[in-house]
Amino acid sequence: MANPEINEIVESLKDDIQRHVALTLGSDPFPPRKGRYYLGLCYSVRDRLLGQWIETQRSYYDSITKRVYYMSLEFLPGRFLMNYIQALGLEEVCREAVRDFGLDLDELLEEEWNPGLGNGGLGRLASCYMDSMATCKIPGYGYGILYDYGIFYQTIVNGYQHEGCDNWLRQDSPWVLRRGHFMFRINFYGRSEAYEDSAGHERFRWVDTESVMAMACDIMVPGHQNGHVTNMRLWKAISTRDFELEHFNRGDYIGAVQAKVESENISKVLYPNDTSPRGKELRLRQQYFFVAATFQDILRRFRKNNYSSFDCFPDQVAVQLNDTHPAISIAELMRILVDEEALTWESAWSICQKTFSYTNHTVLPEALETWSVELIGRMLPRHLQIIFEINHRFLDDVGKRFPGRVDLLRSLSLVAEGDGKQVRMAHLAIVGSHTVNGVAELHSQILKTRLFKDFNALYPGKFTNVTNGITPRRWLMQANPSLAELITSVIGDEWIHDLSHLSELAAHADDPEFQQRWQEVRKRNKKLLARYVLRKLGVGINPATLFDMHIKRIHEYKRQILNVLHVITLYNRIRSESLEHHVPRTVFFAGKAAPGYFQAKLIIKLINSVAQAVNGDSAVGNDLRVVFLPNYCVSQAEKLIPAADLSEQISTAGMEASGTGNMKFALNGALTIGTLDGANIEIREVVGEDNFFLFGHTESDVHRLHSGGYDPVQIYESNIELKKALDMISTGFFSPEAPDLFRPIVDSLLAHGDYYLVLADYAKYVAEQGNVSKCYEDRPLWTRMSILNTANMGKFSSDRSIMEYARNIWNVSPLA
Ligand code: Z2T
Repeated sequence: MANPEINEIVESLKDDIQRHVALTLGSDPFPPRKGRYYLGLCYSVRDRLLGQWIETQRSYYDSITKRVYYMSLEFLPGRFLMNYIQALGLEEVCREAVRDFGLDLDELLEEEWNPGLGNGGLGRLASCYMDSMATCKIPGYGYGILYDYGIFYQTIVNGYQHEGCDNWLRQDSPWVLRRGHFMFRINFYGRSEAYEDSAGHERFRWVDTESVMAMACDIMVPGHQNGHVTNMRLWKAISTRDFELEHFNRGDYIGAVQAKVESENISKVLYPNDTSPRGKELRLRQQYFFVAATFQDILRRFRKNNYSSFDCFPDQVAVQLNDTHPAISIAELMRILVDEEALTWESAWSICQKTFSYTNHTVLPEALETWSVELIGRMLPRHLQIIFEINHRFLDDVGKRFPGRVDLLRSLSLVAEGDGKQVRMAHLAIVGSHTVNGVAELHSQILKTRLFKDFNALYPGKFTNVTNGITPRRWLMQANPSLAELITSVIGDEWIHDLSHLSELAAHADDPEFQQRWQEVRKRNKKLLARYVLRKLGVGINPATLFDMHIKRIHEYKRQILNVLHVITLYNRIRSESLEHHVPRTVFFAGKAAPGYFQAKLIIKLINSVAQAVNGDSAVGNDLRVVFLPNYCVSQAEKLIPAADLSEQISTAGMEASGTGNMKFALNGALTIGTLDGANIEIREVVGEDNFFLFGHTESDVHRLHSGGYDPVQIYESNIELKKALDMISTGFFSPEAPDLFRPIVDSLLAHGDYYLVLADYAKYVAEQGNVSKCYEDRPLWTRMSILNTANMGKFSSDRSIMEYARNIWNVSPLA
């Protein structure tokens, strides 16, 4: 590097790295070793952000501004190191510094473990939103739980998913700042006791509780080169000292330690179910632990500003509930205001409704959270009382407005009757919030017209939409440096903080020279991925083939099975030589199945069995390859997405609330084959229908078919290729050692009604895949389509989403 100033920066970074290796880690800096120098670099980068972080947090206090609390049980931030380096604008400096030690920055980055504190889209969305809050300077915080074990580590053994522990904190993370002195007491169990206060009013207090402490652990989330660093506060459970007294007095030392250890289990592990919650006691304990700790922190900050009255609480605090997982917040804030602060019910309730807003992420009925009255009553007795009181007043009000409508009362009630009463958390979240939003236009429409139709009639204007977004910093600048550089060389780098600038690329879509550079970048990314696959799986793939990717959680509604049926159909056509001109494809799958989800796990086994048959068949050769990449995670997505030609977004219409992977692919120039579902609809709208491969029944078709008359068996009987593919699966072609192995999959399609309408969409899907192949052969056409996808994705920046939340829901503005 010629610039002497940069030289100085490199030299001082090098000094810092070696100082940290020696004085923070206590290691010999010579000879430079990768693992140690990686950590030395982490601490040196961290040092350079801490000042900005402290400064940002101080500026909130000084300006007494309204702050947003983004409450989420899940976050999937991905690796931090490169994110921090780029936020500081230090990439070249870091490359140079570690190169001088004989090390390679890209290799050091691979040393970092992924914090897997989430299941999928919901957790990743929370992290994109943190990035955008920091970059847009929206004052606020992320709040969550510091799980010791994140989402399980997936390996594939004999084609089956195996789950391993993800002990991501085994080696202390340099990014997690533990605030050992900063703890709140959290209560559970016990009972609610009535008493009379000095004015003679009946009040309640929660007594005879058990407790655990919540310790604050902080992670920095920097904005992009703007000096703003947002805080993400994750709580860790630490035992109280109560047990000691209790047990030690009885001389029971081991008993005391055991009780302490058990109480710390609260933050031990993330529940690995994405869309189907399980009514497990520990999970409710996690939710309340998180909520109670966060509200003590919120109130601590509120009190610090010496407000005379709680009436201004909603002018200081906006709380966003990321799905219903933190919805017990509503009862908790009521308990604090009524029991501890002695507000009247009416004023407390009005404060609540002005404070909370709730984002719904799914309409799948099995995914709507409920907790048994028995469990809440036992663990959180006072909260159950409060929920009953909220429900009582709410139903009273409904009864007055709609006399005689018992049906309405039953459908709106926070408590579902039946054997074992259940509290419906979504209903609690709706009545306790001022705004409820869905995550894409179609999804928000379904909330208003189907799922929460009666609520929408009751509260006109409460329901709204905020279409999801993704951060262009991670999903273009960081994940796809070659494409980012090409884009910047043509339109400048404004797109990094204002993604709408990408539209300037459209003018170059047909320019042969630009097209060629575009293709070169894509080819380079595909080669890099091929090398990764060879290294990880020992499977050779050809970068000249069409890279077709289906990567997301494994779930029946996402229809990986539809993709598999297409693969088998191609396979049969190749074998029977009935393909006139075949476009060689590599079909990638990746994703985790919930450990208790039998069908999803069987689908993984089927994909691997089909892969084995296809890849091992010499008649197929290069024309078709199937790859299942184990342990899908943020870092793997960053490697896969920039290399994709085709993005599979093929959920049953109406079932994928939004999808965000769909956005990441299109932003990186992949074309989408997809249904009219979730955000696909809006992506197609902006990229243009000519640049999107559409197929399948619409949401209203699905609704109609579900109302009766759908006959999958008839479709099976009348489609020769489909019948052949299904028969191969059900008769053991892919599992000769166990011919019945995949029967449950075929049964779900033929015997049990094909709820996800796989057969209904098969013919159109296969036909549209033919269209994909045809377009792929026309290089200039495909390249033009690819460029136009990237060029038109400006809308899907999470900066746009965050600014909509800020303006329309939180009523906060960016700091100056
Ligand atoms: C999740 O990732 C999503 C919804 C959930 O409903 C739970 C989880 Cl863990 C309770 C996903 C949606 O399936 C997806 O369509 C959406 O894009 C994403 O949330 C973010 O909104």
